[in-house]
Amino acid sequence: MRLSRYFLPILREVPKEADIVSHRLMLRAGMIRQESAGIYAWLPLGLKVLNKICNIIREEQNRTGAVELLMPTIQSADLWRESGRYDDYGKEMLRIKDRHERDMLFGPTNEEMITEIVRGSVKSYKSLPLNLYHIQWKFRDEVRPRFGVYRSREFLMKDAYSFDLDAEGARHSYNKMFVAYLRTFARMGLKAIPMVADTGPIGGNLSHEFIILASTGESEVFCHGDYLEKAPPPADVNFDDAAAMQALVDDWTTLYAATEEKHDTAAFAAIPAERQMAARGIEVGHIFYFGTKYSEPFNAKVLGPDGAEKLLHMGSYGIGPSRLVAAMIEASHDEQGIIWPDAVAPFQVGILNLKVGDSAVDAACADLYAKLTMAGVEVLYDDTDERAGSKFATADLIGLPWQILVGPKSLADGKVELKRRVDGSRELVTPAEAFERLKG
Ligand code: P5A
Repeated sequence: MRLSRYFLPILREVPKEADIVSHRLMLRAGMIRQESAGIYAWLPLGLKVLNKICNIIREEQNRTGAVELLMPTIQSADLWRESGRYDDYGKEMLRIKDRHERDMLFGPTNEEMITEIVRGSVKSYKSLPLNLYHIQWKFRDEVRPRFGVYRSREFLMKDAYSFDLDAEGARHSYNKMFVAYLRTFARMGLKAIPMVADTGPIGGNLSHEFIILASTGESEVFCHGDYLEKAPPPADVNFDDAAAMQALVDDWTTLYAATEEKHDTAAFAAIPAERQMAARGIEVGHIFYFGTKYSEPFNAKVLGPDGAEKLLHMGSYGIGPSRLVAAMIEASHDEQGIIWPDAVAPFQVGILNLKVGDSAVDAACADLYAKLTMAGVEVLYDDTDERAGSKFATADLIGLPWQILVGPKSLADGKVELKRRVDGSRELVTPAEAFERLKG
């Protein structure tokens, strides 16, 4: 992509309305724009990162055998009357009337709808286990939307719903999502700690929140310091092996870790003092097992192997991709701007033309741009007529992991500068060497 043809509305001023660094940087880097309180437009650079996060989530969900579908954002109130949550949900639910005066709502979550879908078409235990997920916008009319997309009213959620014949099967489904979440967050370069959590309006009695430690986190959390050193499960873990899944979950839940609502001061005090961590955390995922809470009012049953009808056992599993964009910036930035891990960077490489109009510099940039693009590398080529200083600032602000600085002086010696965003280190190399290093 040539920057001169892209849409990247960079802000040079620090926006006054933004209280935390991720919100400031997302506005300054032209990733999002507020349209109303807690409602944001995703501009091209922000959307690229959001899509990469969704793809990692999707790959890890698919690996477990979960199947993607897409449910609508607008739901009928009748569905929610069936579960009894229409009144319970209160003011957080955005209620709408259509032209026929029918009560509709903008979905805050989809337990009701998915139960209704499965009830209509799954009749036998032979179709189980089943895990269906979608990645769809949600709306919650939060009392205090704040910190940009970190706590917004409209936000993206990956929500998965599992269906099993009995509690044992449902536990296996829960464990599979637990393990998939560990892998998902690790692939984004995040250390997410599973913590015993409250179930709130979703319900049930088994629940874990996946929390990233960050000083700007909204909740207070308590855990054993060893969590920060644990390695995530490997890619070839066998999700169908129930015992292996349980062993992994046991391994990740024996050390103490709890959110404020579930905090047990005695258990925390039993951790060696130097390993006790009381910190602030950002919730990036939340998983629930709630048995027959929804299948009962919806009368969602299947025939078991013995020919008897049985209520489905269910769980639901959420990740907030839009919140994750903010969380990743909270975890990885410096004075100059965002530092994207390679896995979610909007572009892998920036080419900075430091003297537009100089024919040798223009030709070297165009050549590198063409070759890298052909090799499948995502490149943002800064071919604008901005000053060099402003180009450096932009590339650092938007966090491109690699930058190739092409100026007349070095080029006269046959060299360009290769800069690594994470540590600012620079190296003089030939354009051919730069290509070799970055092509893969
Ligand atoms: C689980 C999936 C649920 O709604 N039902 C379907 C269950 N869980 S949850 O914890 O309420 O939300 C799941 C994740 O969504 C993100 N999230 C938000 N992100 C941005 N702004 C918000 N206002 C917001 N609310 C929830 C979080 O990442 C949460 O873990």
